[in-house]
Amino acid sequence: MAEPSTQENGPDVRVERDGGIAIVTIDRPRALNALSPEVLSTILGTFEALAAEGSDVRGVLLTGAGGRAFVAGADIRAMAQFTPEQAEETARLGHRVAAAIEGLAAPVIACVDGFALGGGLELALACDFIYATDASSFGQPEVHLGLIPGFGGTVRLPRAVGLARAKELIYTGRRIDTAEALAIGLVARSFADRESLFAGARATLDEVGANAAPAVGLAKRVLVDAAGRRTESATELEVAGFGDAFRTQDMREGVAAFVEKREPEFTGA
Ligand code: DAK
Repeated sequence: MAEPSTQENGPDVRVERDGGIAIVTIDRPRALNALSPEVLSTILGTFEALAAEGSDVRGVLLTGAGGRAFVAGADIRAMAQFTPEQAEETARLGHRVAAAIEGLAAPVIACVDGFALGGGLELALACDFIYATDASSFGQPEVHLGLIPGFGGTVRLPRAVGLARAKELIYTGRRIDTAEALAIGLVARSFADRESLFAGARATLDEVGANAAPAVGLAKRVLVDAAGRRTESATELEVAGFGDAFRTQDMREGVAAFVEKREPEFTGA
């Protein structure tokens, strides 16, 4: 197996590669990994580059450095002097980042160890699911600053926790701990510490990686695109994705292996 490699991908974002797994770390601990426009652009470029690698990427872990925060929000200092036009531009950039994460065929797990607030929680919500250490906390505190969520929180938080809980969290700006986040379905799984968090996330990627990669990618596409649509339109997406699965070699192999009572040998094609 190739040695793991680390790469600086621009200001304050690091990418480590270990075979097909990429660990993307927002590394700006002096500001609790707050998302400046530069950091957002770099995250966008990072996910676009991972998408360009195609099936060589089988999973991504997105995390924050420093042991105190995943991301403590959009960079409040950078934002203080924004004109409305700059605010809109930054919002679009945030949405492009979320779209790049959701558009990646491979699963992306947000590995939260510490604060996931405001734009940080919105970034985590754009990932496929959130794993977190017990010591983490979550919130949309924008109203404390006279703002509203601007990177998709009004859309993805209700999908994750239901409309009433999302409204409560957004209107109060209150922070919740991992136990509560787990109870309301915001966090998929919790871990005692950072080490077990990463071990658990990697084990999940290994479990997913044993399956037919095209099927996982198709399932992700339908799950992401169908969210929030009316039933008829959402199920049409599933129909198309189900049909597309029949265009893959892995589907033929998976079904043949079942019939022949043997383990499938998936190739990702
Ligand atoms: N931005 C910039 N710097 C931040 C930051 C942030 N979001 N959060 C923390 N920092 C910096 C602090 O200023 C401090 O820097 P120094 O003073 O040492 O230079 C350093 O990180 C350590 O923070 P604290 O000293 O405050 O540490 P504590 O342990 O006392 O408190 C805290 C930790 C996370 C509770 C606290 O830092 C905090 O409340 N931070 C702000 C959390 C927050 O309100 N986050 C939401 C931001 S609003 C938009 C789209 C989206 C958004 C906005 C616009 N567009 C459409 C334009 C999203 C908005 C948000 O995310």
